[in-house]
Amino acid sequence: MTKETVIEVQKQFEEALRNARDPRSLEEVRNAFLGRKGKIAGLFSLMGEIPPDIRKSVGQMLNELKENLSGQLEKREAEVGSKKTAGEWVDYSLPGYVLHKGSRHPLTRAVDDMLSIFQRLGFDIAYGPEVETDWYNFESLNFPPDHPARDMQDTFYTEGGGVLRTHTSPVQTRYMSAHEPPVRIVAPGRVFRNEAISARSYCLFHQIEGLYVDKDITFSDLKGTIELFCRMYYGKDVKMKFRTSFFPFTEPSAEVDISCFLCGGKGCRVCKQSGWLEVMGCGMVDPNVLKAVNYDPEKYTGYAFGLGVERMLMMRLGINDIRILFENDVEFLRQF
Ligand code: 2NL
Repeated sequence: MTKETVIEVQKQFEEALRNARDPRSLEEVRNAFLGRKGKIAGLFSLMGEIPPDIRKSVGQMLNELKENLSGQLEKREAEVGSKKTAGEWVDYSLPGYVLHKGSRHPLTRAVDDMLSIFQRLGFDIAYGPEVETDWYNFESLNFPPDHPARDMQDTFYTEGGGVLRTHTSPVQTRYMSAHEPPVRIVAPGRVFRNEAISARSYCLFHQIEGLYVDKDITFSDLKGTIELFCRMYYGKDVKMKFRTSFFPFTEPSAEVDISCFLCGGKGCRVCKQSGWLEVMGCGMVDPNVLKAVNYDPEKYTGYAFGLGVERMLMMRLGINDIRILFENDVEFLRQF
């Protein structure tokens, strides 16, 4: 290796540098000369063959060459751009952006899941208006004129004399007014109650009600259907009990408790140590309701049931504040 070698390399380098007009070819020049397997590294690897007496000065010469080339390269990079500044260069080793896919709201999912179970059991889905008349919301359902639910304290009224429906039962009395038996429907939807907002109650919630009217429908049909629904929604090992209750629109009436699906009945925070959860109300359609829609109660009987979607979902998720289902807090919603 002589001084001529160094000058020759420097010439080659300067020629290549002049021809490099974009960041990519500049990077190629850098690799060819200053890279790990480049020309400079090649010269350094010959140092072992240099006689000891001139090794130091040759080393110095090579170091100066390297400095010189780096300096020129940096200047040229400032002119044409480097891989760091050029848009066409992408660092594929950087972590990617996290893209959040949208998802259904947990309440929408709960309603969809429950509806598909009822569809498999033979129910049609019926919808109705959220602003109702007094007749469909109360009168047709056998509420006496002085029933407390009719109070302004408990129910929202519109200025035009409408009622924000307090349950989805009026969807079913509407349906019966328009169809002859047999009728087998579920009515999902939003319902409204004028209550103080708290962890347990909100002014708006979701209900699914079911109705089956035909000849010879009995309480056994009701029990069988509810039992199937609960097994399909909560799992096949769930235990159930019916407790007598009262509703204006059913006689007899019952409330349904299931064994707590979280602890299996041992007692936990979801079932408040009782081992049981109250999931819905039900009963045989009151003859007065059948009469109100011009069905002959001597000819037809029916069963009906109603469940609160938020309540069932809160138990399932182990949440103790209903408001989180209405706040649309993305940190909460992203979990689903
Ligand atoms: C509850 C109780 C219930 C019904 C709703 C109903 C509808 C018609 C006729 C008779 Cl058209 N009954 N619906 C029956 C029993 C109970 O809901 O606690 N829901 C959250």
